[in-house]
Amino acid sequence: MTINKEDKRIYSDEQYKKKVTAKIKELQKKRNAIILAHNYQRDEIQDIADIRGDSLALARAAIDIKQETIIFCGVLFMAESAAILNPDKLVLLPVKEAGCPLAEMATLDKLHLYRKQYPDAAVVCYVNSPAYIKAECDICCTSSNAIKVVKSLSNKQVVFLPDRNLARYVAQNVPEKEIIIWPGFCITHMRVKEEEVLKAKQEHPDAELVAHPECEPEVLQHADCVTSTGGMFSYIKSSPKKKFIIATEKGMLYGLGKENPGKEFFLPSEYLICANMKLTTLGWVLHSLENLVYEVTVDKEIREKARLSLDRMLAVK
Ligand code: CIZ
Repeated sequence: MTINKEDKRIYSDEQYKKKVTAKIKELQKKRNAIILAHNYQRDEIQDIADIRGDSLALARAAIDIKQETIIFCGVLFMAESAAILNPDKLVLLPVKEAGCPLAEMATLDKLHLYRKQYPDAAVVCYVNSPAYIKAECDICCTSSNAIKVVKSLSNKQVVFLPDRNLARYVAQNVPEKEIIIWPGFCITHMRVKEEEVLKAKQEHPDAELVAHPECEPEVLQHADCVTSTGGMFSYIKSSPKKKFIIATEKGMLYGLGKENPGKEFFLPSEYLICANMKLTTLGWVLHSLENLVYEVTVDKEIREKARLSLDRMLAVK
């Protein structure tokens, strides 16, 4: 089954992709596995996926599927969410080093300090956080429902973690609450610069700017729509506009282009690439299926507490 090193030298890129994809599909059937891919994954990974989406949509989609094995093409916190919502399934992350620097900026020590310092505050954590942080917060949120989740709370004070830009965006939209902002950030979204966005708007004056809330406030102030990757798909699908500047990770452009023929998409900068998301290659997916690695498990106590935080979020109307 393994693709030999020589194969890469003998075949063209396209032939190599075809050959590995065929092997993945064959083994996928044998293993009774489903392949889930995040919207930021490489084009060829999106192509082999049974379902593509944002982290929560993928984890939720996996609940209704009959396959016992989930190959999660994304980063660790996403595979953990799939494991939390699907405790009876085998969840595999093809590259064990695929982490998320933003999620890792949320630490338990600091969370306990905030709890002590703000005893009356609710703690809201963005889904981009480790399972043990989800277990210790009061409620989770995504980048598309953060405002709704915060508004739903009775507490006047809210500790929001770990992304400071999403927290600032929530604070702006929920002025009746005091948002205590955790200083985390996404290294990819921080690369979107206001000057680049303004330049892109000048070059494409009839395009709408659709931005992820992990971008800096200076960027978000120019956006026509601020939402998650899943929210971007819905917004663009129903928009009568034909051109969009997309302020988020580059992988989004592939899926958007496929789903919206006749619409055009532009990135404000060529550097919007998440290195962790791009670690997953066809070769690693094949390796994962061949060896049933790398299993992602969440300790029962943490899993049950984290699930409660996710369920509370899902109950917000
Ligand atoms: O949670 C996700 O899927 C991420 C990282 C981004 C988004 O907005 O969908």
